[in-house]
Amino acid sequence: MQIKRYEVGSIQEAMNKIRKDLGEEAVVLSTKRLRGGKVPLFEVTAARDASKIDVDSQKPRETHESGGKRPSVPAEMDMIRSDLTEMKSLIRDMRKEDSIRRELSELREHMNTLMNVLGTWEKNLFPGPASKIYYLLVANGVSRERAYKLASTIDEADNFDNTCKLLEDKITGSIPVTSQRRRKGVIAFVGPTGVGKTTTLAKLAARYAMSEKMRVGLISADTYRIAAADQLKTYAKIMGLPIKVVSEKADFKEALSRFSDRDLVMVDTPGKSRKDQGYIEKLQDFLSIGVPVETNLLLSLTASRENMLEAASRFNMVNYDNIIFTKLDEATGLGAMYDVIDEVGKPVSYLTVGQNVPNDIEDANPGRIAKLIMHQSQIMEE
Ligand SMILES: Nc1nc2c(ncn2[C@@H]2O[C@H](COP(=O)(O)OP(=O)(O)O)[C@@H](O)[C@H]2O)c(=O)[nH]1
Ligand SMILES: [Mg+2]
Repeated sequence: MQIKRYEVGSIQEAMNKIRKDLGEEAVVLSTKRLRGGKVPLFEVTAARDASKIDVDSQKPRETHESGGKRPSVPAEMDMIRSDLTEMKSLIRDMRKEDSIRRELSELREHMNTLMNVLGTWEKNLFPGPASKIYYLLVANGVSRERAYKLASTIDEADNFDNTCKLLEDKITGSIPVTSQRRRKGVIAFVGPTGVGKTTTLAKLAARYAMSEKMRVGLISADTYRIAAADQLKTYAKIMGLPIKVVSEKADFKEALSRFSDRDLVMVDTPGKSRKDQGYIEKLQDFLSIGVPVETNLLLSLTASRENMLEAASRFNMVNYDNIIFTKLDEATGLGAMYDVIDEVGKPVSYLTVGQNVPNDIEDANPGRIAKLIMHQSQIMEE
């Protein structure tokens, strides 16, 4: 792969140069308008996969003399890293716009593809354990971008296991969790359809009501699917807990005032597909009732990293307080938790590890999460 950067007055000028230097197979990696000058100036980065062209055309492998001296790998990495930083800031701005959210996913995919291409170089960039750790993290579902960051700041110990341990401690220190104080008040569960909101609510209701002897009331605002409220009603019946089904904000307020004798009110919310316009706005309005609502966003680890990040950003408007990761028992790539936590910056409150109510839930613990991020197999061993 050969990468070249051009500063040109127009994109057409860049295209002409690229075609001349890199040939018809060249692809444009990025274009950027450079600010400040009186005349327009663009930075265009283009690449050609030399190995592919050589194989395809059966020509002897070209030297890179015609395209100028090949820049050193770290210089190329710097260039691409600055492109990634710019893409990330663009993505951050774009997040506010509902209509271009899908493009955000595509951009992320492109970014990953780019990182895949870079993978072959990265191998040579880290010496010894750092490279092994980079691949361990990537294999475990951490994005290349974040694995690269972690591996490049690694403190090396005398052997691989101890180096891993040092990194694990570092990750442990970076995982925020919700303090497991005794909860009171109103707790809501939000997230995409099928992530485990109702099941997780039932697990926690059982724990608080049975083990901690708290007075718990349940509210189901899940009125979109006929059967949805029935699911929670069944749990409520088994546990002997009062439940109210609400659809409007006024009903919700009314239900809360009726539950004023309860220590804890747990609220199940509808999950809707991302195609439903205005769903997040409605949910946000629904939860703004003048009393504090501790909102937990549930993300299933059976979804892809991109999918979780997209959901985390889509639910931003609800201003959730904590994250609950679900379905760890069925997921591969638990390292994706690192990306979500690093991106979102909100504490994790629980992990769920199976379908059994009430047992398959754990309090979030930084050390345990760091272990799962680095060594997927831990979930099996416990
Ligand atoms: N394997 C596994 N399945 C889970 C877990 N939590 C929930 N589920 C299952 O996921 C499905 C959807 O759960 P549900 O609570 O109805 O999701 P909701 O739509 O978000 O309310 C059900 O079959 C649950 O049993 C978990 O931690 N592990
Ligand atoms: Mg549900």
